[in-house]
Amino acid sequence: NPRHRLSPLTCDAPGLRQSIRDALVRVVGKDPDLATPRDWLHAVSFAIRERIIERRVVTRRQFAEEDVKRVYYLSMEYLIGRMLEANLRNMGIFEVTQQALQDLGVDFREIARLEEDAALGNGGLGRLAACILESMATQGYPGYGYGIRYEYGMFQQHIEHFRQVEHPDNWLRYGNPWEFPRPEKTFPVRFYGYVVEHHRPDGETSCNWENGEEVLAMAYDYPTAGYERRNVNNLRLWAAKATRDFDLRYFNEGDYIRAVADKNESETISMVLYPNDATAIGKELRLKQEYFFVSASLQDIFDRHRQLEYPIEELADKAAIQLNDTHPAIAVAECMRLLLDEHRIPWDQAWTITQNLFSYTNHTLMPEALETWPVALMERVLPRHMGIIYRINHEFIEEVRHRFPGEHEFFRRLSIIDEEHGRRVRMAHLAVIGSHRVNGVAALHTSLLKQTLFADFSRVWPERFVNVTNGVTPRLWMIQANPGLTELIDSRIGSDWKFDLDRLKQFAPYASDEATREAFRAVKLRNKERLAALVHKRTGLAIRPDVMYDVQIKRIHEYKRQLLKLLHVIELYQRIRDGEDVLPRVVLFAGKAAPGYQRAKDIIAVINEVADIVNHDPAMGDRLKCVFFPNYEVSSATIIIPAADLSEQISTAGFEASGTGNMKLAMNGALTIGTLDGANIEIRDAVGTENIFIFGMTADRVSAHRAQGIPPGAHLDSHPRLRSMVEALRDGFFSNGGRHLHAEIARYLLEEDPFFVLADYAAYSDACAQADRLYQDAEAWSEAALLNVARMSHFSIDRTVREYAENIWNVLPEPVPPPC
Ligand code: 26Y
Repeated sequence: NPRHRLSPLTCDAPGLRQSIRDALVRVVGKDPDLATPRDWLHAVSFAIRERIIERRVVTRRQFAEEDVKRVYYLSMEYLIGRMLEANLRNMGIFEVTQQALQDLGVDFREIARLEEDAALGNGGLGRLAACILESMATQGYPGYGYGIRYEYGMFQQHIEHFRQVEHPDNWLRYGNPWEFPRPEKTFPVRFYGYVVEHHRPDGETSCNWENGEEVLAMAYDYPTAGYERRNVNNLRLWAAKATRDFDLRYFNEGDYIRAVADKNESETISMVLYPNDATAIGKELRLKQEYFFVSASLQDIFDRHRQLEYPIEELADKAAIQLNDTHPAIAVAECMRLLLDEHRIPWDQAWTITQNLFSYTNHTLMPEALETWPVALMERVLPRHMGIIYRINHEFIEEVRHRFPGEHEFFRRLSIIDEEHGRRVRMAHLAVIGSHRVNGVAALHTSLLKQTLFADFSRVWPERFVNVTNGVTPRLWMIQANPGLTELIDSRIGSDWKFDLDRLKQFAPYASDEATREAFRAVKLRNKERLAALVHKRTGLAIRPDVMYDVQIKRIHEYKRQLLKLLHVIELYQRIRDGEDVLPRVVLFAGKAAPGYQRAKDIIAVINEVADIVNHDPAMGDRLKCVFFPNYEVSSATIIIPAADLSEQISTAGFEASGTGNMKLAMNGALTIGTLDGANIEIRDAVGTENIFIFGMTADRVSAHRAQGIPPGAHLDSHPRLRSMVEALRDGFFSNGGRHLHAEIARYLLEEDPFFVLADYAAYSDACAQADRLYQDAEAWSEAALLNVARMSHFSIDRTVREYAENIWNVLPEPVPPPC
């Protein structure tokens, strides 16, 4: 329609300059003479978003015309980070925008760092969701993300008196230029109330869920640009709003003030991200958050299906829904509710559609992270869903009763309802039963899933369980984070590898080229200088750029074993004090502890107190620095990772589902020191055993060791150095006000040590020594590092997404032609 033709937006420097200036005045509303750096940040963001949304319109239109099958990714978490630079790069206008800003007298770096990270996630699972969205756009898959627009994201971590202190993350304080509010896309979501049954003439019962409370879910859209101006997909985040008639009751009673004040209560649903990543907390508000975004998303998906005039019976032919862990698993029951109660589809047909529609990704084996909800709570908050879950369970148990007669113990274990812990709904069971595919996130993890958590289910449906090893986006984690390395690779093999990471293999021969190795070391050094400057700014600590950078960056958790690395710091400290000659290094820790996870918070405090002693002891003579980098987030990861030499991936084998930081570090030329856990195993297979330091008990050995019941303290008998290290800790040598805390950590290691830090210490220390030896041979180290870079192509998220598309979703890419 010619009346709807857009005025053309140019992507050259003069056109961008004009757009930015226009946006500053017309959108931000500022006189350029008075504009602050943040005003410029908003102006440039508005100028860029115009160009992105234009591509979004084209992409959406093409999907509608081509009758594509769509993928819906349901995730409680998206750990996106800053959007400006990522959007500029993916839109292919990074350099030219910098130029335009320079022409306006604005420094890109200065304004870019003012942007808040979008930290709508805890860690690996949330970051994976963000990488998957970016890859779906880059590869042209019709992918839609759905989640929650938390008012407050992951808390900001401050370190005060060595301890973690949480501060609220008010990331929307200055407004957010990247979001498009869609007040017209608003769906009601019901809680509580009761179910009224109707017996229909056709023998089916249909139900009405009546009364209760309604909250509105309002959409906010975040367009996600594929690399090099390819497709633009949409991330739709829901915010809770009070219903328009929230006030009716009180209004009628004449209590106007109370009516308006109560509005806040329903809006708390999308207020804050739960900062736990390993312990299910079982709070009613969390269940409401889960159902809130699931219900809104499914209503939206059903609506789109109807608007495209597809028959409801064909839902699973036109859509695939991926559950990112069990957090959205209530979607299985909600989908059944919509099909049964709204569309009057018979149970069996509704169930077939639902199973074909859903698939579920598991991210953990740890029992405390598995979500189960008390039946009584579910019954009260979601009475209709509880009824549907009972029926799903009944039909399922009937089926297995038929196939495995008499195995009562087996049925009890398979049931969605756990009858032993006060009757609870096992969300993982609901997700498995309601999906046609269930995947783990690394080969070892999937095989352990089949042997342990889902052993019974895999007897029932062996073909349902598949592996899809995680990946990361090279656009953010190589090209953006490490421009120096990118330039070096481009100069050797051209730039095709950016879309097809397999082409990075062509870089491998350059590992034996002296000039390339030297150039690589120069890049590393610059990256270390960049990190050292940031460390100085954040902590006041000065670190040398010319030593080994040894990093452990991830959530703080017992199973990830930050204490293992800390013991090694203590060992190096004692060795230097004993007059030994040790390789100079900087050990850097970063990561947040869940606010209610006392042990993890104690670990942070002990790291900081040890660091304080180490860093101020003149006997160290600059040979050892220990840094706790505060408030680890996506934007700091992009600075830390490219500077790392050694990547600590030292979880107790069998506990880390995959890891993705391990991939980011290796593709930036850090060598991994790690256990045979998660994706480390596949990384070893890819980079070669000689280019990685593997140590410690395997998952099998860990189980056997646990069965032996050796007291952890016994490991000190054969290791006098380890004894003196743990005793120094116990006796408060490193304590600075936290003496009892150090004693407690020592006691914990000696008496409990549930993750076998002491059992693995000797092997770990040997592996560290091996790494030190190789590092002293700069040429050999650089060769190994370059081989890591060249051989990590398997861990591109593009490969991961293709596996989901081909083996699980059955969807095809629909690339939109590039703009002329
Ligand atoms: C139920 C609630 C407490 C909960 C919330 C968040 C439970 C778990 C999580 C997050 C888990 C998570 O981030 N898992 C990580 O997923 C990554 C992506 O698959 C893996 O690489 C990583 O090993 C795993 O710990």
